Amino acid sequence: MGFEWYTEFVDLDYKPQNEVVCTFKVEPDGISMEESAGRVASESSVGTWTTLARLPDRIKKIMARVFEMDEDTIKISYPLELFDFSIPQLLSSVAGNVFGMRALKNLRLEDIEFPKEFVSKQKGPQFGIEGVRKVLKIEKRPLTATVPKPKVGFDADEYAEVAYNAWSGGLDFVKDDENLTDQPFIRFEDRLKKVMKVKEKVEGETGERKSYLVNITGETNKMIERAKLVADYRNEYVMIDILTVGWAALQTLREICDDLSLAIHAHRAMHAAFTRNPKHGISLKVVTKLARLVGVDNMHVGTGVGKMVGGAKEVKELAEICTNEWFNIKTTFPVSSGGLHPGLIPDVIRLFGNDVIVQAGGGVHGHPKGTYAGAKALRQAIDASIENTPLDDYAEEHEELRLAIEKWGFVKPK
Ligand code: CAP
Ligand code: MG
Repeated sequence: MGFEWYTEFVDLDYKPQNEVVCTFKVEPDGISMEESAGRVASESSVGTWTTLARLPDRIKKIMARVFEMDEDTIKISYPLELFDFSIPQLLSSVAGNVFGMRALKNLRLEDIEFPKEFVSKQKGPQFGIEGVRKVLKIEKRPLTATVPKPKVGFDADEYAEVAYNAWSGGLDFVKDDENLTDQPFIRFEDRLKKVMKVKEKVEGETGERKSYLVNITGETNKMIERAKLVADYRNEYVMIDILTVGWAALQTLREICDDLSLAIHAHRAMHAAFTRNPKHGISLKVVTKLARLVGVDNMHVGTGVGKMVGGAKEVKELAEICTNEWFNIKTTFPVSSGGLHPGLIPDVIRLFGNDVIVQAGGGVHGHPKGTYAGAKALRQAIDASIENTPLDDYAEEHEELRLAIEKWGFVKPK
């Protein structure tokens, strides 16, 4: 129409240089693909619905351009001058208004590719896989974690006892659940103090390093206060629900954790609100890339076999986003969690190899003989998997594993 200029944002001969490139899946609502693509590029960079009375000359230089387009996918390049290099502002641009445009039935941001200049301005992980292995003194094997279950409900003494049994049974991390922070029956500092006490006890008894993924999620200033407390108690990690706290808070805590030498365990609770629909929203690929750029040391990526959505192909791709070479950015430890139990560990190790943190909550604390035996069974399943021994054979000599397989077999829970 006479008052629109969307198609000026489409130039299929354009060759991006040193720009941010976004891949979108687009489903137009009654308009052409070119009109739709132009709308996305315009609304996510400099334009609006109508031509304007005044346009500074620099618009030509900074406007986004659709440079690739097929029947359902477009690629848009964004000059770096559009960004302040913070994650919130990046998303306000490329993942902001565009999802609400009436002219599109669906829109999904599938991927963001960053030029070196953007990546080099990000902190990335403080420790990375290598650094985490050094802290825990575990050179090669997969790391193990457990979330005490029920998610919330124990008091601090009961929780510390569960932690003691899990660590004594051979697990490396005890992790708070995503909604366990500071409840009337289990105050944050009381839990931290008591868990750190048993951590020290178990390290003395086993000679192994253990760590506590303590959930500091909350309002930003409260998270800073909790992170300082965690450092005072000389723990190595904090855990943050990165999507419910938001990218700005995560970037702030990444700075704080740098000063406090604290590693960050990233939980992605709430992601499925916008990642799950294959036609509309933002992919986990984008979420995982951003988490590594900001600088989380551990990141949940799924299991491919457990209770959460996400097939083996997607999970493997997310793990590779965590571990691939990426300019100056350290690696992030992929975390496989969600409905896991000993019977599924061989599948997980086949999918991830050794650079994975295997988390089982119900799959440890639901063991017929309780947490200590459940921890031993999980370690036994890991040990069997890395030496390629079938679980049933390994279980003949390992009672805890045999009982776990007797209860859960090889079921893939939903
Ligand atoms: C797993 C878990 C984790 C999920 C999160 C839970 O417990 O603690 O939050 O793994 O999903 O609350 O469900 P179980 P994802 O081991 O008992 O299943 O890792 O896909 O982000
Ligand atoms: Mg959980």
